Amino acid sequence: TYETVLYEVSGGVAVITLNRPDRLNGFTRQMHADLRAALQAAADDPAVRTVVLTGAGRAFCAGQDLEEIGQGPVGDLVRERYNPLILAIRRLDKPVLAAVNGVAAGAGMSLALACDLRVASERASFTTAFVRVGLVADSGMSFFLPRLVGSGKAAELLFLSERIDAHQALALGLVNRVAPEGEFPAAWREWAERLARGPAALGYMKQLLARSAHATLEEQLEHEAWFQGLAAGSADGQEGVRAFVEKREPRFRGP
Ligand code: T3D
Repeated sequence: TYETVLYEVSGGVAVITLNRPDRLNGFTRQMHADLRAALQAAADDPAVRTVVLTGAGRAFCAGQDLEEIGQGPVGDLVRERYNPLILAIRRLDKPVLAAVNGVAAGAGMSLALACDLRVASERASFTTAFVRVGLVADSGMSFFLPRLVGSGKAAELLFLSERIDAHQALALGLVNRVAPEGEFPAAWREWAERLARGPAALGYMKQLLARSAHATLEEQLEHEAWFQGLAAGSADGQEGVRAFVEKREPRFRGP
């Protein structure tokens, strides 16, 4: 058990809930430690095939808790707390889905962007927030935002920091799916459970997509050949092909 996050595993899905609702789930030193530990637990547990990040109460995450700031150089705080968190999500060999239940601001929005997929409640909203408090984007936002929405829109969202709602976020490609408040838990759980039943190839696919950010076409074709070799040679790859030939549903066991 953790002080500031809830951790629950069922049906192959680990749900990590940021749990400082009275502070809009803002990041403190403790919440960083708890979230990192929960992500590590999900990475280490072979029964976990997909991870969901969500927030308790009306917010997803309001970013850095601005009342806990100024305890040392901010550059170091970003290096020591936020950067390893973002890398832990990207290096996790399982799909990570953000279930964005409410407002996501600053590094809280960055956290959602670092996930593989985003399902938003109609109640969700997004604001980059950084310039409003005189800061630059961090926690990977300057990396992921232009890749998701294009450089022009990213500059607008970062420079003007307007708050956009879930439908605007969907139109921009910032989220994958929007569900009405009442259907939201079922919507993200349905996707999470589908991913949890998926093959080991999902982990390879994640690594493949990450490589495409920097690769030439020639390099990326080689990455595809490499990971395809791994996927085809895996038990799940063999089961997938066998199930197709036998005209039945595959039973994937994951990595
Ligand atoms: O410097 C470093 O540490 C480097 C790292 C930086 C990473 C970052 O994330 S920087 C960006 C930090 N986040 C923000 O600037 C967001 C600040 N919050 C907001 O813009 C708004 O609160 C929201 C857009 C998130 C929500 O707006 P709204 O109108 O729904 O709620 P509210 O009334 O503004 O907030 C409710 C309460 O939460 C309020 O307190 P009160 O008045 O009830 O006592 C508000 O002050 C508090 N709150 C919201 N966000 C934060 C916060 N308190 C501390 N830190 C917060 N980030």
